[in-house]
Formats: sequence, C-alpha cells, structure tokens
Amino acid sequence: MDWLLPLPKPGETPARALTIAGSDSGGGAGIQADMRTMALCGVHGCVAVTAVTVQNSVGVQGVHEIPPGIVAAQIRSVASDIGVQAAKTGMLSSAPIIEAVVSACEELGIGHGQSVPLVVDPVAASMHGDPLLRSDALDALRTRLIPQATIVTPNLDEVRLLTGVEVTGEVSQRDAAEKLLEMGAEWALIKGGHLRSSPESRDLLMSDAERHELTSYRVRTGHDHGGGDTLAASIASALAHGHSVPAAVTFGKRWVTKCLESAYPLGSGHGPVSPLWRLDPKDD
Ligand code: PXL
Repeated sequence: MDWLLPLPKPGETPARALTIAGSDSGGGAGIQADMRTMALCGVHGCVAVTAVTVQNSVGVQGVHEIPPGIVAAQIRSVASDIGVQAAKTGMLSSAPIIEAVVSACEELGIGHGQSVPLVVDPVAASMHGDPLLRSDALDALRTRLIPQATIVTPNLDEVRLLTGVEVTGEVSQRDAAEKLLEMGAEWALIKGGHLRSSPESRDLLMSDAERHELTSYRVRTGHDHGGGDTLAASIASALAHGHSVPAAVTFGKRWVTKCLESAYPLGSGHGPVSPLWRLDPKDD
C-alpha cells in the first residue's frame, strides 16, 4: 500500500512527535493508543503524561492528576533534547494543566503559526461518559488551548460543549468549524455525525482560507475505544513526517478507518480500535 507513512531504516533516527495526554490502564486509548499509532506510522513517540486513569473496558474508576509543573517539565525536557516535529494533546484534566501545557508550548514554538504543529484533541469524557476534564476547565480549553491549535479535532459531543452547536447537517457542521476558527484554531476538523444512517462518514476540514470535505466508508463496530486518539495521533504523525494539514487529515481518516476495521473485543465492555494490521507484511 503506497499511502502508508514510511518506517525508519534500522539505526536511523525517525521523525519525532510528542503526545501530551493521559494514561489508560486498559491500554485502548490515551498515551497507549498514541504511542502504538506513532510507532506504526514510523514516528518515535515521546510522552508528557497529564493524568493516570484507573480504567478497564467498562469504564473509568479513578483519575490521578500529574502536577502541572511536572507536565510542563516533561514537554521542555523532550523538546529541548530530542526535538519534535509535531505534538498532540489529549486528556488534560484541569485548567492548571492546560495553562502549563500552553505556556510550555508557546515558549518552545509549538502550535498555531509556529514551527512545530500542534493537534488538539479536546478530550472531555470517555466513551462511557466518565469525565476526563473538570467542568471548570472548559473555559481554559476555549480561551487558552484552542487558540494554540494548528488543528482541533473534536467529536460531536466536544463540539457541543465548546461551541454550543449541535451538528445535525452540513450547515451546522460549517457553523461549528467557524466558531472554532473564531476561537483561534488554525484548522478545525468536524466529523459528520449527522449521517449515521448513511454508509459514508463526511467530515469537514476548514481554515480561514480553505474548505475540504473528506468522505470515508463508515465502519460499524461496537469496539471503537481510542478512535479519536488514534485519528489525532495519526494526523500528528503525518505532520511530523512533513505533510500539510489537509494531507495529514486525509491520511488520518484512512488510517483510523483501517483501525476501526481491525477493532477487537476486550473484557466485558468496549474493545479498542487497533493499528496492528500495519504489521502484516502483505501491507508493505
Ligand atoms: O478516548 C479519549 C481518551 C483519552 N485519554 C484517555 C482516555 C480516553 C478515553 O477513555 O481514557 C486517558
């Protein structure tokens, strides 16, 4: 398959990307999904852990936040020595952690209009509805993190929380994208959840100057834990390889569609999307 991102040759330093996100003890989402995705997209993944979740296939039983200063120190340590060509945020949990992440990113040239692109996946809740962001942190997400985003990739619940727009069709999809651009994001990707009965999923990618519609085949599976993380991490991986935002999103959509097709059951609840199909030699 010629659309895959190249894996590094043995001994060669790969492109690097940083995930700033929470740990999922069940291994399906969060930094675990990000690291799997990055590795299989030929990228060395670095990590700034924001929170440790106690989690399995049926839900989140606990959250332990990492002190904001330690989150920022992880970002500074990695960026100043290893260097990254892209970064991504996932679960940030609290306003002080958001503040610390934004300050470190500003200082290191990561984000909107800077040399290192930042993918913001504005994680608010798990698929079971367990909160992964404190309700008093929404404002910090809107006013501090979204303006720092090269691209923001909310799901439809997060779109509603951030913009108040209920996406039901093409007009509201564009309305939501415009609101996120007004908040200061460089690009907004809005998923086409209104067409749930259709065999296709139509997403809208928009900046102030460009508009792209991305259509992909809709995979029906009960096991889609980590799907949003996997999409954002694959976009960050393509950006780390030097691709443009529209090319990276086109890649990410194909990647996550393949991962949804390979999702597997786990425990007694929801299983994760899986990138392990990439290990099949037939796909080289
Ligand atoms: O899929 C969003 C997400 C992100 N980060 C962590 C999570 C989840 C969902 O459960 O647990 C740590």
